Amino acid sequence: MFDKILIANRGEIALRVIRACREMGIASVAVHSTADADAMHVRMADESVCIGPAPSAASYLSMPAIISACEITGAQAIHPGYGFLSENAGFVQMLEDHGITFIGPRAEHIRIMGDKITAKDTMKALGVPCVPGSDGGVDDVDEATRVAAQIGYPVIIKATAGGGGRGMKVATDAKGLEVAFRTARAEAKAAFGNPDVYIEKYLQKPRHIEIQVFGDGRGRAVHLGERDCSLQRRHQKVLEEAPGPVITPEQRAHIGKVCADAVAKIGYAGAGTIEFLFEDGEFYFIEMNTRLQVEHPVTEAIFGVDLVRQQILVAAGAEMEFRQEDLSIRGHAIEVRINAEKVPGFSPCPGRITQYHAPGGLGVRIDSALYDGYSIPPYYDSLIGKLIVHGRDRHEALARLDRALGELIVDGVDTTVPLFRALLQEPDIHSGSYSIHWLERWLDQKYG
Ligand code: MV4
Repeated sequence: MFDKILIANRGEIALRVIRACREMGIASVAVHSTADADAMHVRMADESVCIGPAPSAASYLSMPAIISACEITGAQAIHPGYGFLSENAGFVQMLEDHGITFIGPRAEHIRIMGDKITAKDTMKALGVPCVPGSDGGVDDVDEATRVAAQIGYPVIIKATAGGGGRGMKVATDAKGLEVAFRTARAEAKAAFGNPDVYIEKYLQKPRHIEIQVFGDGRGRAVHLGERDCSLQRRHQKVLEEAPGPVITPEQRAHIGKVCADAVAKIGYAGAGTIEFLFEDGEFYFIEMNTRLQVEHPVTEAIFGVDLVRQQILVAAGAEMEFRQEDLSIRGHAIEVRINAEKVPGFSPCPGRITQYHAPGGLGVRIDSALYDGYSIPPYYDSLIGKLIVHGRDRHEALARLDRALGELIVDGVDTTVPLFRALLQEPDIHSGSYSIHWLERWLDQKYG
């Protein structure tokens, strides 16, 4: 096992990893920018190293600075958290050259899943159900038109270098397709330096269901069910829950096994998330994320497992602590993302926290790096905390969420807390009847 791990991240996820390290008797090293000298992750870690100025490009994304910090402190492994360098295959390769262990999958798997056409080809070959569409990329308008005529309109054109909603265009007929195809290619080339695009049938009212998988890197893998992350705004998740309110145990067992078998076959190591659109009882693969996700705590709550601990074990060459037959679901969990943003415009709202009080009690978890008097810097993501509630069933989880939100105090900046109080007044939220478009429509209606 490692003696010391460096956490190449900040905020709540850095705390999450430091906590797992401490429970495992592993020393932790925080890295920080000059803007984060007073941040909670620096205080909570055993050691810290300043790695550069405020802009991420010069600090949290600086590979030489982070590798130097590793060498100075003698850390043997790096946990990347999410975002920043977590899905950078070049970084993983560079660590290998320096004899530092990356706590995550191999560079090869990050690279495959980072290119969406290769990811889809790979998953299709592994037996994972995909959205009907082009076989690989589409090079010209004629080919695009042929594929679209075959699968039927509406279709969506996606950039292979995109993902997470960047570089997509919908076309409802052949005329619109020509414009959509040319704009998608031009935008992909400008944004990602890669013009390659592919086509899929456009699903009109799907849910976003993602399957948590975990591999040992030696051909064994498990799944930990699904999360429903359909409540999004501009491709930013707002609320996530597990299990999915409309997924049956049979559907879960089936798609879960397909996903676990697929990642086992490629020898995938560590935590991964396979994203699907779910419509009319069918799953359609869209993307795979090769990192620990923001919303992993809802899965941890219902399965009673520590995913970060498993990541560290597997990276150190040990076995994960469970097999598929050891894993079962208890109750229901919901996470809300508390962002320093002003609703309804969602403009970032950095500034000083004048008062902070975290809720507690049965079934309540707060992952946050906030403290009284902390100043949220303007340079980074606006996520300042996650409230995760766990109940015996969905009804209890929703009541607990309302209760916990009532106890939470974050003063000094605007946050998304009032949004969640308002959402809890909505019958569709209580019945679980929402697709990926529900939240934006609701915001339009309410605040228009
Ligand atoms: C789609 C789709 C409909 N049909 N693909 C957006 C993010 C990226 N991961 C995939 N996305 C979509 N792909 C087909 N074939 C609709 C979306 C989409 C979406 C997906 C998940 C969650 C929220 C979304 C909001 C708008 C569009």
